[in-house]
Amino acid sequence: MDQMTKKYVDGFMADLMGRNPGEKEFHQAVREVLESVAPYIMEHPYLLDQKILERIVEPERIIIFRVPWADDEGEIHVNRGYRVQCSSAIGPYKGGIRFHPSVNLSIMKFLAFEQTFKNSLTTLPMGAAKGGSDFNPKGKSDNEVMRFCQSFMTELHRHIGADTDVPAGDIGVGGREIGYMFGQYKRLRDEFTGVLTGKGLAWGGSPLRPEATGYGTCYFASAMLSTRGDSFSGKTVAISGSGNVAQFAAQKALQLGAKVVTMSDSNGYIYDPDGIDEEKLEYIMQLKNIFRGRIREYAEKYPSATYYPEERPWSVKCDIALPCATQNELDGNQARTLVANGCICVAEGANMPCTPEAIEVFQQAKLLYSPGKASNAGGVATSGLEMTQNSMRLKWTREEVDGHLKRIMTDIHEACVKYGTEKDGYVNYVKGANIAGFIKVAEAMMSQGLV
Ligand code: NDP
Ligand code: 2IT
Repeated sequence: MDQMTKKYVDGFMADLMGRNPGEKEFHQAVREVLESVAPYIMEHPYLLDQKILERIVEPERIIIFRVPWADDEGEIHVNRGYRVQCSSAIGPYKGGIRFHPSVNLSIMKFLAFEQTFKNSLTTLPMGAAKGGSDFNPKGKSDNEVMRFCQSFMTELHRHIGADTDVPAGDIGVGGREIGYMFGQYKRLRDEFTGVLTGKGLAWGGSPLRPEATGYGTCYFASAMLSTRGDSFSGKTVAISGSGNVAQFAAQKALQLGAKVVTMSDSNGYIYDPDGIDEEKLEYIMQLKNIFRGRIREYAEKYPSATYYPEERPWSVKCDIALPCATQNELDGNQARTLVANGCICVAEGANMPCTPEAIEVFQQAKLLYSPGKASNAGGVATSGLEMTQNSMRLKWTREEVDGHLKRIMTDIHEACVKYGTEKDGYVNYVKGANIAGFIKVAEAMMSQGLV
């Protein structure tokens, strides 16, 4: 980076941090994009004059609201709800809803910001938003979750719509929560529309939406491996998380001939040197999705496995690592351990799971490393396909959707290679994804004037 570009980056960040104090995840996400796109912006001064990036980092709208609800004993609780509508440059706002006690404005803003570039990469016409609440669904009854979702939607409904803003799932929000929120939206608006994605198959959902993020992550990792004449076949894979993304990343890795040896939750991880096969994965899916249990129970059922409480799986020897749990779950030291253990590929299933230091370690070691906005884009892309099917009032087959998903992941990979290949031939997927995602949004903003 030359002196002038560096000065621009430093000035931009100082201003951003002054205007948005304390929002560390948001600062982190913006800095990563800024460092990639600043040289491109300097080469295209009209982007500088039009303050395109200054506009993108200021969400178009932020809605913060009270979510009151009563538990099964009648005790009243008050949570905080959010919807950060970041960009409508290329389509209606689109992005997930997260229910987790850690949810705050910084996390919502970082996720909505990342979504802008991710959705642009999908090749589909989707703007970007993120929402959620600091509500903790763990240990709540179905009825409590339903009452919470209804209260949340009672406020959110006036800000969303099939052509305005289309939420979906994320951490703590899966098929059950989407169902409760959809039911309440329909009741309040008297409208059966594609206002949410991730719906049930019988009421407007797309085949393969539940699988799409995890499958897409593996399709993207396959494309990265193929640049080195390699594949998943015979590889050992470490996965973090045991939720939606992790489960289907594991399933696809198995189908592609790999051995999956770890999965985790927020309390610890299990290591199964014999491999988590289809049958054991089915047990995990039931444990997590139906019984809402803990990953520790896997080691009680399968003696080949060991449970490591309060630890993350990155010290296990593996060829491929797929972080699929949450932001900043893989730091610089853990990255150095992965590299020392011979890991060749890290594809993010989660949003921003690797710290900036970890990314630097991977890139210096010339590992195949992809940021979530590229490798986990299959989820929102399939949400886009769900919107298409809803508009047509048609349902595609699983095979049709899978074909689209594979093509989209390959196209995203190509865009990253186009904009991210360095002089020595190394593909910097961070740079590639950020520039490719940025250009489309910037051009759309230029065409639409100062709005
Ligand atoms: P789920 O709620 O289904 O699963 C989340 C998993 O991550 C659980 O195993 C959970 O453990 C673990 N986890 C959550 N928070 C933490 C934490 N603070 N520390 C350690 N582990 C944690 O969510 P998803 O699988 O849907 O989401 C996982 C990641 O993928 C997120 O970063 C999300 O933003 C991203 N993503 C999701 C998409 C989707 O379509 N669902 C699309 C693109 C990205 P526990 O059970 O203990 O909470
Ligand atoms: O982070 C993400 O891309 C998601 N949680 C999915 C969003 C969506 O609209 O499907």
